[in-house]
Amino acid sequence: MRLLHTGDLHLDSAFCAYGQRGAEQQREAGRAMLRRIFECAESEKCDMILIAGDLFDGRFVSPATEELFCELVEKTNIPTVLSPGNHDWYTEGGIYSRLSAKLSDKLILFSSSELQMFELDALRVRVFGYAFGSAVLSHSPLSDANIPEDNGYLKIFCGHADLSSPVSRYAPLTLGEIERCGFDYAALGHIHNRGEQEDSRGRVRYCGFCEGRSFDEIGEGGVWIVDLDGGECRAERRILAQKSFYICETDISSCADTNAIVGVLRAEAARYSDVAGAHLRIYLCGRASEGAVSYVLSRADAIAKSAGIAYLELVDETLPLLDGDYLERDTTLRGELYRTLLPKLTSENADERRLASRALRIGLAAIDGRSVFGADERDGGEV
Ligand SMILES: [Mn+2]
Repeated sequence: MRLLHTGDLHLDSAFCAYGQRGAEQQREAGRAMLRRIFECAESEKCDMILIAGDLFDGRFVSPATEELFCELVEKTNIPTVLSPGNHDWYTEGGIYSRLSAKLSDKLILFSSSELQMFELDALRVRVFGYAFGSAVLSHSPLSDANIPEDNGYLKIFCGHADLSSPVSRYAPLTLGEIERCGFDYAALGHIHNRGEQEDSRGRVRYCGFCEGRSFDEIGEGGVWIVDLDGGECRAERRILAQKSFYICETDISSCADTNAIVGVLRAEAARYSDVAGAHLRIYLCGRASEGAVSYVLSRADAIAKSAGIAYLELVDETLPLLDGDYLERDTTLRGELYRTLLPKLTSENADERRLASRALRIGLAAIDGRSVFGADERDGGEV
């Protein structure tokens, strides 16, 4: 028995930050990814596709996306299990009841917030799951679950759930509950960045993101291919992303001039040149002159191009002056600000250093009567 486990695709997101045309391109990229998922299920000869919620970003789905999903399920002809999540919750007459009517037995759809079970005799499998019926599902559908006696079929669970907190508003299941039910595999969705597996045996997993959508989703996205044979469970990641996000930090203190800084950043970016559609954010840290930094910031696109990556974002976290000694001895308010922040500027904690250097930049700009905004947010924010 071979499964493809995915979810959290959030198709048809608004992507407001991209503008109208950019947003449509992003939505098209989401549909292309859905195609790759079904192609992967076909080429990997999967017996079943499990979609653990948030397939769609909302309950209103564009005709193009709805048509494509129907076409793929029809054409692939692999039973597809769907557990609506907190973004795409189930409503009577909504997108999922429409899809269910169109796709009949090819789509195994959960529609109740209580645990449901479907039996697929041809595959000798029982699938368990539930649906969000609104944006919130504050009880655990497994807490008082009545699991029928074993009939020799595999028991697979597919659900959108939050294992991280017992008081979560998003189906707060516990690992203990899942294990008590004796599922051969539990396909979860909702938390995009969890680790490889939730339990010691690797039978409980989050699908993870299929393709990174911002700097909140780091690394190459994909799906799980899960083999259940003779009581064994093996899962392997298949990378399907054509776009990935990475973050790193580079100390430019020792760079003699702007050319050296550009060289260092190009080398850093080139490490990702083999990754499809690499988007990299580099935090510049250490000490550098403001002039050098602002020149380098203006070269981000050129550096990305020459390093062979799709996009580079540079975030200035440097200390604004080369000569800290001078500020240290400065008897004016500038020096006082520097000395007050110094323990944090040299802290072991990178976040603390970052915050302190930002405070220093803004503080010095304010004292000098320069634009506080210009001194700080020079980057354009997230993609
Ligand atoms: Mn969710």
